[in-house]
Amino acid sequence: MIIKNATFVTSAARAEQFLACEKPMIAVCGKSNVGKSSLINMLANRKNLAKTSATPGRTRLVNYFDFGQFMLADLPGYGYAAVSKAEKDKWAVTLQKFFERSQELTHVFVLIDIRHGATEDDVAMMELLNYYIVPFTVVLTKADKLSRMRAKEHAKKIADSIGLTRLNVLVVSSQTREGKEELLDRIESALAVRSEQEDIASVQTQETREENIQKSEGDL
Ligand SMILES: Nc1nc2c(ncn2[C@@H]2O[C@H](COP(=O)(O)OP(=O)(O)OP(=O)(O)O)[C@@H](O)[C@H]2O)c(=O)[nH]1
Ligand SMILES: [Mg+2]
Repeated sequence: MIIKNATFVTSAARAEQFLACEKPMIAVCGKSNVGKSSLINMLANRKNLAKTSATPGRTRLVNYFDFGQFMLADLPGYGYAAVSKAEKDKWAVTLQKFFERSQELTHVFVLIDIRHGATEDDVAMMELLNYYIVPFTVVLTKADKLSRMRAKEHAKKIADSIGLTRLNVLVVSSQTREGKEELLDRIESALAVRSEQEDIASVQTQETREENIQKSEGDL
């Protein structure tokens, strides 16, 4: 999959502002400062499409980007200690509403720093995704900060700790672009599954329609 001309669409601060669109949606979530915006820039082949910052907790909005075949949502980072309890609660509710409402949500990337492993917040996030039956892949970020061998060891340990197979855990670095192709492949297969499901749903709708027509003809 080749990404050309990804553009920023809009930001949402509240659930009422969430983008309603026809295109399948891919979301990126994770702890503050884990590298969500950097990963989006890597996918878009752009330096500053999504604002990155060394100061954690910068993205307090859901930011939407149009990637052509799909929309990409950069979700607010969680787990930043310096944020007030009220603000944290607000984010938690925003995230929950996002997963509740997004029918077009096709796949979520849960980003975890490869050096630090999954936090309680990450586990809660994956539980939420399981609850709403949203398919997700764990993406271990900042792989360039470890040697290749270390990165491999950490990836196995983290996958084990959250009960996932290594297949559901990708290792990436936005700095070296390691893992970019695997991410794009994952998006491509998520979109293919999505369009297959839509085909089935539309056949089912058509069948129901035909059944209803037959029934109503029988009633006449
Ligand atoms: N070495 C290295 N640094 C990275 C990588 N990805 C991100 N960073 C750095 O980590 C910091 C945070 O990156 P962001 O992409 O802004 O992280 P974020 O998850 O969007 O952060 P919030 O929006 O604040 O939640 C920045 O200083 C980035 O340069 C990576 O793959 N390797
Ligand atoms: Mg960000």
